[in-house]
Amino acid sequence: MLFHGTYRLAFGNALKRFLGGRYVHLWRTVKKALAAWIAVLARLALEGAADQNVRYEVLHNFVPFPNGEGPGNLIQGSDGNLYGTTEWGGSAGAGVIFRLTLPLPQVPGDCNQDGAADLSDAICLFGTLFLGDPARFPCGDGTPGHEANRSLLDWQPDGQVDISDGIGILLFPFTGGPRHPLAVPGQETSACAAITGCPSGPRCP
Ligand SMILES: [Ca+2]
Repeated sequence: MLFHGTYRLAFGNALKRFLGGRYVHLWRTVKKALAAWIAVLARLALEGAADQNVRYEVLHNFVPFPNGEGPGNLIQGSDGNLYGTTEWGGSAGAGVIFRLTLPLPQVPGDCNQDGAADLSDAICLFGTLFLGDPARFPCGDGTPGHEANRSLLDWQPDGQVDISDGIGILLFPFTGGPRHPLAVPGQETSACAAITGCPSGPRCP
């Protein structure tokens, strides 16, 4: 037993001498690797959490005629929507250029596009409806009947943009009247909501 114990002690000392600085270097390397893996796992966890907020939606199914087949690369236009081309289809069979309209964030009710819903939006709404100034509403084709403008400005949701919506915008801050149907509770005049057919609002990401 004494011999065995002496052997173990000698072996241990020899191993320590052999490892020496290598042990310190090895431990630092292991620590760096562990830190790198922890960072990777943390990033993956964060990305996973972010992905839970991403909503995937089929915007369009292409068929040969009339809207094309074999859609190619997409690019995002300055209006925030996606544009691309198809290889086949269209009136001449040579493909088409298409646009996919994305739901982009806007402050509900923000007629004058200053990033907030307030008195000035009521003035904008009345001006566009009755004076032609501004000449158009901010979304879609600019008309009050366009679905995107109805989503943005139909404060009192009766399916059309009219004088009642301007009154609704006017009264909301003072009387606590009905909020915009897409408004975020507690942040009705400043928070963004996704609205299809509108450009991205000036203060929305
Ligand atoms: Ca505004």
